[in-house]
Amino acid sequence: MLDLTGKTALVTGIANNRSIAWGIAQQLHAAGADLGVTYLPDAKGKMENKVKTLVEPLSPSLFVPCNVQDDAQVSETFQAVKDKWDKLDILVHCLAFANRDDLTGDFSATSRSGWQTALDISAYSLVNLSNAAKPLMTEGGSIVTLTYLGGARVIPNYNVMGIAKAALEMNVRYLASELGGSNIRVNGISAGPIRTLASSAVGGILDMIHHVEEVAPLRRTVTQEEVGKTAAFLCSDLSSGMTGQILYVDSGYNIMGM
Ligand code: 0WE
Repeated sequence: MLDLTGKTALVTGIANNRSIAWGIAQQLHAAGADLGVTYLPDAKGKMENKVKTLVEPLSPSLFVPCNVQDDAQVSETFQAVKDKWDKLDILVHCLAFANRDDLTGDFSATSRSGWQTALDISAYSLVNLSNAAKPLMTEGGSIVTLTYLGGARVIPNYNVMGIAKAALEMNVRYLASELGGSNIRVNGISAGPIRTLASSAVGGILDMIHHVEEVAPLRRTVTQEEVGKTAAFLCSDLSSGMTGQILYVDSGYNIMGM
């Protein structure tokens, strides 16, 4: 059975009740994990208040600010984990960002700084966070990240995020190879398109969702809960023989050629 009692889990990337990270946090909590939640701090503390209220029912043991572009905040986050739990079993990485201008129009027009921003926040952050988690995963561990088909195939307008997801998926493999010796597993979930804060800011997302509803084998999109259940599986002993994998949770869309 899927049992995460006695396990500690740090979940990043919850922005609101539509976040895939929120679907994952709920499943980890239901399986008995002790949760730590990070949020992206902003000047007025709006995000902090919103996320804090949302996660209250899961009674997280930790609630800490973590902007992955700030090395000090990353080390403070893992110091807080060490102080509270003295170990970490599970790290859930659900972070991505590209400038809005870089998610439309010509890919070749991507600026150097836009490319660097997307790769830094969306891909390097997994390296960064895994390195900080490694010394705390003394009893082995599971690291799970979120990716998208646009990192393996060309999806119109996904542009620089596709390059960031390709890098992220390769990060999964290199990290899995290195950390396997410490019994730390690293896997990715490639989710189909879901309406979230991030995707709703993208033009044409509803058309993409309708396309999936027509051609995907299951003839529907997936839910945050379904991604959450697969994440819980990857975090649990049920997947003890799996590492370095990208699992598609997309109603089977990726197998289709037409
Ligand atoms: O990875 C993503 C979304 C990532 C994302 C979204 C935004 C919107 C607002 C990263 N950065 C930003 N920056 C913003 O300012 N998805 C898989 C969802 C998504 O995004 C797309 C998609 C899909 C699907 C962009 C273009 C085409 C399809």
